[in-house]
Amino acid sequence: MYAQMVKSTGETVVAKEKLSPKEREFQDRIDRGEKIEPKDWMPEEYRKNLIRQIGQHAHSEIVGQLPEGNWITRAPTLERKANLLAKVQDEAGHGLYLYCAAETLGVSRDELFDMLHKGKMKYSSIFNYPTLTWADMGAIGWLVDGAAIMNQVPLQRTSYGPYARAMVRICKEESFHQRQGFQIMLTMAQGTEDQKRMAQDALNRFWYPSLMMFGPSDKDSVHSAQSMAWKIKMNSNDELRQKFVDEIAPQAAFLGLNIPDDDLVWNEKTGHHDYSEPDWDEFFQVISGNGPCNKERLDARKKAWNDGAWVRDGMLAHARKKAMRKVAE
Ligand code: BYC
Repeated sequence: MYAQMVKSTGETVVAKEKLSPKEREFQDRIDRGEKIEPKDWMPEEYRKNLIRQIGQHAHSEIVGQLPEGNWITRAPTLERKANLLAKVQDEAGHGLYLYCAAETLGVSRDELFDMLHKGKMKYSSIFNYPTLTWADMGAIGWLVDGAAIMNQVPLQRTSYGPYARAMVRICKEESFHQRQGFQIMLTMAQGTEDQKRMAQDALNRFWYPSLMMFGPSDKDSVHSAQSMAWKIKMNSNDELRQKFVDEIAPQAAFLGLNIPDDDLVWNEKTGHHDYSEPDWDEFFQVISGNGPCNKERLDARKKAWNDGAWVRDGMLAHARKKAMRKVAE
């Protein structure tokens, strides 16, 4: 058990007539599409839920650097290396915007890191899978960033101002990431037999974990109802997963690769693809800390935190010295 040991508790939406006048006014603001800003009054549960979601999102960006960082030194060309390096740096930046957004809710960055390191806060399940070949860099860009964009574009309209604004820049960068991933897949799918086999193998391994990124099926989602009422979340998990499948299926066909799901088929009646659900037992195992790389990922984050202690200490000592000099002047 190395991460993500928090047990979710269900949240139900309280009927508007049962809200206090202050809470009702708050809900009315959300319903009118107004942005909530850090100094505005907000229900404690809204604040806590936002810290949970934004904090987990920030942690996902930071932990999400690890599977790709693994390939920077082994990228096949200088151009691929530069692109991958830039992508991984973007992810660090996304984490920082998101930590800043969470800090406006009254939680400190140290507290957020502490919760991550103690397994009290989650990060996306997808980053607990290994990256075995260069084709995985293509699959991550195409599928993982593709799933991230599907989820994050609507979050640009989320009710909390600092979160919504952070998402605008993040989404721009994510779409570049998705394109570079697709381009890697295209090159490999049109390459030698071995390269094509690697591309297919990466798709086989990343398909279901990518579907899991959208969270459990709606019937098992504990936060969706309240988060959607508060516009912390704009769509349900299943809605976004379906949109993702509908977008990716034709792209896979264009690449000449097979999505590893015999039941994936276009359904004229619904206007969507039918597809097989991921293995939800596996998902719950991974988010409980028992995925293939949970220990490795968390150990790497803890090591980075401990190795950076001297930098934090040095900067604090410098800030204290500067403050003392100011007082003395
Ligand atoms: N992994 O009630 P539910 C990226 C948890 S990074 C782990 O449906 P909610 C990128 C959930 O937290 C992409 N845990 O939850 C970076 C809850 O547990 P807690 C990250 C998951 O919040 C680098 C419990 O299961 N994106 O783009 O309504 C390179 C019940 O679920 C997962 C974001 O964070 C999961 N996949 O919906 C490349 C987007 N799914 O907290 C790419 C913002 C669920 O009660 N977040 N859980 O202990 C969201 O939109 C929502 O939080 C989610 C989940 C859709 C993820």
